Amino acid sequence: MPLKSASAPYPEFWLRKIRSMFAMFDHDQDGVIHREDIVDWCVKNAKGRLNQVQMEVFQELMDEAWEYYWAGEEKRTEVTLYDIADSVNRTYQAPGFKALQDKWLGTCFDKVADIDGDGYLTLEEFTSFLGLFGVHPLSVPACFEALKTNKDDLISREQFVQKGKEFAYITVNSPAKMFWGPFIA
Ligand SMILES: [Ca+2]
Ligand SMILES: [Ca+2]
Repeated sequence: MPLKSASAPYPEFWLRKIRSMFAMFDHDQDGVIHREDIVDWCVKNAKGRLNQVQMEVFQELMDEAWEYYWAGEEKRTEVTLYDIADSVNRTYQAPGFKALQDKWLGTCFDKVADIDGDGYLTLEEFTSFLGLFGVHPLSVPACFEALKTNKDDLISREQFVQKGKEFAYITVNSPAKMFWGPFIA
């Protein structure tokens, strides 16, 4: 990234990644995502999985993700695949974006994903984290394998934040495609 001039198509592999993420939230598969498909669905799904403090942070993170990416400057109420592709592409070119992404992913890691607070994710912690978004536990080991880069069978905070960013900006096939669960597009 940046990927695209006004007339050129998005790189195919990159668009498939975005499509893979889009499919996670398009629960009724009609090609459109609404706020409730992401914010309400995930928050409801997180109940009983997160404690009260984590829930409050998670709600804020989901609200922020909706406002910034999905609704975006256009304040969309319905989002198609191409809307979110444009939004991710645009935000990656915006000044200050990297810092914002570091903060969002870092908060995800510190306050939600890293349950025991040791600075690393085990397979179990990563399974719980992706479970918040509806990813089935059986899908997670392959993702975990792809994302962990050190030999100790853990995902460090640095790796987590880095792979989360790479999911959105690397245009070719890379392990980061597994950040949000199985690559299905
Ligand atoms: Ca839908
Ligand atoms: Ca941990």
